[in-house]
Amino acid sequence: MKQAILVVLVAAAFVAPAVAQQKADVRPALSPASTASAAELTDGEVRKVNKDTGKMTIRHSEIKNLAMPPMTMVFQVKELALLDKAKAGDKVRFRAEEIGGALVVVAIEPVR
Ligand SMILES: [Cu+2]
Repeated sequence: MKQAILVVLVAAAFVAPAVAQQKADVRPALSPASTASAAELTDGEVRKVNKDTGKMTIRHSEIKNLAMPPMTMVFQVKELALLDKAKAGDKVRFRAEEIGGALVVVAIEPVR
């Protein structure tokens, strides 16, 4: 039962950005590179998960789709369930997008 819920959450996390990307593809791309990197995940390490504020702090490598250099920063999450997928100290691969001016984690998975 718990497994089934997890599968649904994982599916939701990956389907949503895919739909957003399809819409984005309708518009002319800024460059071939931005299109090619659209689905890429970024490597990082979780520093802190704050369930009270619904945010997580991640030390991340370069985020190509956001043109952001490596740093440690706070992200919002698209769904609170994402906060349960990784904990402080976990190495992760994640997808961050700019949504409404905020930087939001839309998918995250621990690296084992
Ligand atoms: Cu950053």
